[in-house]
This record gives sequence, C-alpha cells and structure tokens, in this order.
Amino acid sequence: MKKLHVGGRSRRVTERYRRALTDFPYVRPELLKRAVVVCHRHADVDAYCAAYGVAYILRRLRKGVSVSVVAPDGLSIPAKRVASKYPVRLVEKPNFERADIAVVVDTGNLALLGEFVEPLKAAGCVKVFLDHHPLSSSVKGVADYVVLDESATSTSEVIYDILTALKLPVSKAVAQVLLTGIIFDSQHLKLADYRTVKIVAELCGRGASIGGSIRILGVLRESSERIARLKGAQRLSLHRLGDWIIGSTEVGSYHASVARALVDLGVDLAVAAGENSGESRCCLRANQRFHKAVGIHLGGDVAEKVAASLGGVGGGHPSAASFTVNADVGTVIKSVLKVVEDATGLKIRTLS
Ligand SMILES: [Mn+2]
Repeated sequence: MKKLHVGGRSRRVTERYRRALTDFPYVRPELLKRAVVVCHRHADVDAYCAAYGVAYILRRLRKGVSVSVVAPDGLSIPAKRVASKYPVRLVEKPNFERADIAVVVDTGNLALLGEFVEPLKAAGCVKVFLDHHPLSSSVKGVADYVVLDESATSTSEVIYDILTALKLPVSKAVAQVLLTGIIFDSQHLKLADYRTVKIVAELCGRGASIGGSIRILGVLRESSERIARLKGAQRLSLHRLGDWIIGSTEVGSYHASVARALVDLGVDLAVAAGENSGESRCCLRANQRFHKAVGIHLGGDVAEKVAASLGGVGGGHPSAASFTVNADVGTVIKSVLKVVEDATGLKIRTLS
C-alpha cells in the first residue's frame, strides 16, 4: 500500500495535502461496513471533537456504516461535557479485526493509544492518522495514510478541511462540535491565525456559535475542579529561571486545569503533578511570551524527555504538554526543572 504522509510546518496548503483530503478515507465507500475511530488516551476536547467529525464524515460517505469510537482510559473532564451534549457510540473494546478502517485522531505518538497499540498494529484494516502534532516514527511505522497539518491549531481544523474537500454538507451539530475542538485547542482562539479564523467564520456560518462552544467547555467549573485549582495555588512553589517565573505544585486531579490556572495567575511556566496508584501524571503549561522568547517545546523538549528518562509516555505542544510516569511527584518535578535548565542553559533558583 502506498503511504501518504503530509506534513511540514508550512501554512501553505500543498497539492499533496489537498489530494490527501479529497482521497479520504482511502477505502471505496461501498466496501466500508465497520469503522473504528481512535482517540489518544484520556481524550481531550480536540480529540473527541475530531472523532465526532470523522464518525459524521464516514456515515455521510456510506449510509449504514457502523462507526465505533474508542478512547483509551476514557475522556477528559471537558471532553465528557462535550460528549454529554454531542454523543457518539463509545465502545470499550473495539473490534479491530472486523474493521475495514481504523482512523486515529490527534495522536502524535503511538504509545498514547495504551492497550490498543498492539491490536491496532495487528489489524489488517486500513489505518489512517489525522493530526496536527509533529509526525513521530512510531506513527510512521503503523500508518497507511497520514493527513497532518502541523500548522493547524487543532485536529478539528484538519477534519473541517476533509469535510469541505469532500464537499459534504456540514450540519449545525457537527459545526458546533468542530468549533468547540478548535476553540479548546487554540486556547479560546488566542493561538488562532488567519486560516483558523476563516474556518471559525465558516463554522459560524453553518449555525455554530463561539458562545455555544464556550458554554459547553464550561466556564462554570464543578466545585471539585475549583478546589483543585485553589489547592494548586495554595501549595505553589516558586522558582526563578533568569527573569522567568516557574510555578510547581502537587494536586491529585485536574492537573491540566490547575496548570492553566497558575499561568492565569502569573507564572510563565506551570508544572502541576500528582500521584495516583504508583503513577504520576504531570501537566505543563506556559504562556506564549515564555514559549516565544525561550524557544523550548514543552512537548518535545520537556514532556517526552522526562517521560523517557523516568519510563513513561508523554508529549504535546509547544506551550501545553503532559506525561505519565512511574515515579513519585518529587522526582517528577525535579526532573522537569532539570530538563528545563538543560534546555535553556539557565540556572533555576527556588524562592523560599
Ligand atoms: Mn489537538
């Protein structure tokens, strides 16, 4: 099978990318009976929304196709909120052997598929990866087709590109869901560029609304999440990296939300970690100023490195990343600070 990899940092839409969009799903629709759509573990909003969009596209292309969506280790809390309003058929144990196609969304590293790595590798079906993360060798080794736009703020944008390339009608529901994925991954459009804004405008033209997405994402947080954010602030340790402020903290849950909250409070780089049955999860968030000036990629330069050194998995974006390892929280935070020191060549000073 001819593999089609479409990548690059360029915003320029290449002919190859355009062809990849119009050829999706690379299986003749009449042969499509069963499809599995796979999100990365602990699926975030973008992954869920992209999966919703793919399920919609496949059903439009082939009436009666059975589409099941799988999220290893379930959905993140905000993704659950999207799912309660816009459900898909979520299954715990997908049948890869009987599937004609497996579409993996928003997953830059194969290890993020957890227990489904081996079943996916072994499956005889066509394997398609749709993404906006840098292409990893682990994905290259398995994928038959990759449609990837690293300059897109979200995989939901890539799904919208496919929808329009195939000239499929965009329902109000799918417009709202894709817009929600875009709003989430672009940090409420803070990272949006011309093309993102153009897609957002088109989705709003199909009946979606920005206010609607923000309401789904939940400005009103559950009290448990607010307590985690407040505890995160209460237990905050501060460090200086040159003129930059790094904040580290320990919380049991809502790590991503806590890290985001610390950035909102004023740290340049937030490290929120917590232990759960021998495993530590850590989320990293930085403000755009830090990312632009310091130039470290929290996914590739920090999360992946710390995860590799402590025997775990991780990855992410330039200013948002996470990882899970088998180590205690103290070791995790120390390792993050050490990797940041090594990557920047600056010394970290912990404030008392
Ligand atoms: Mn994403």
